[in-house]
Amino acid sequence: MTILHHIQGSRSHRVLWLLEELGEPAEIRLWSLTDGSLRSPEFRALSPAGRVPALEIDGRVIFESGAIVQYLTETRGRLAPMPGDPERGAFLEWVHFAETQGNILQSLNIHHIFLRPDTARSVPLMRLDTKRLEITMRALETRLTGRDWILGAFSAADCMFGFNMDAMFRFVPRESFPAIADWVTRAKARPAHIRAVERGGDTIYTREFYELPDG
Ligand SMILES: N[C@@H](CCC(=O)N[C@@H](CS)C(=O)NCC(=O)O)C(=O)O
Repeated sequence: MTILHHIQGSRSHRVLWLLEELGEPAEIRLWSLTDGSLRSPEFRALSPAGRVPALEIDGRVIFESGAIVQYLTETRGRLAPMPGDPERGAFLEWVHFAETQGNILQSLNIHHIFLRPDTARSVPLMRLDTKRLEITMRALETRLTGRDWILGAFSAADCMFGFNMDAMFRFVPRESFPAIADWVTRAKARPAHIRAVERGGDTIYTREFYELPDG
């Protein structure tokens, strides 16, 4: 049985959405970001850095969401241009670009949501990461202008943004990014995305928008 190690609203949402798109039956095992369980030997045996996602599949465990997305598309032969296809390079670029952006979003999540007390936060770093996020969003906006999906047709590269989609507009206003906003609306309306949210949980955010603090 395929088992996805998952936390609501985390990068494992990327994999859950892709599993649903592929129609791949999978059990979900839930973990917590805050109870210390990701540091347990049991979880570290699945994912050595203590991070989700990890996927038990085909008699092995894979960690790193980008690797899982590549593995699933290659072994199932669907939702990605395969090696040799002229679109393969673009597919790989955007899969890995999603994680570049994901790292910035993670830092903003930590600063805006998880770090307490507020004085533990670095406001200069929050400003820098907000700017860096905007730069990645400008690139994504350009890519999506005139395209419904990242490669034109829907692919696993879109699923790779599953964690990012809910996060981007919490830190950067949507007004300057109409192509991203339309793409997010289209993505969230997909039956597989709706099923993934029903099974794995929705947003972790309690505010529509997180302003940069003064300072
Ligand atoms: N590059 C990794 C990053 C995974 C990652 O950092 N996951 C976060 C959740 S979004 C996590 O498990 N964090 C736990 C921690 O940092 O302790 C991937 O894409 O799978």
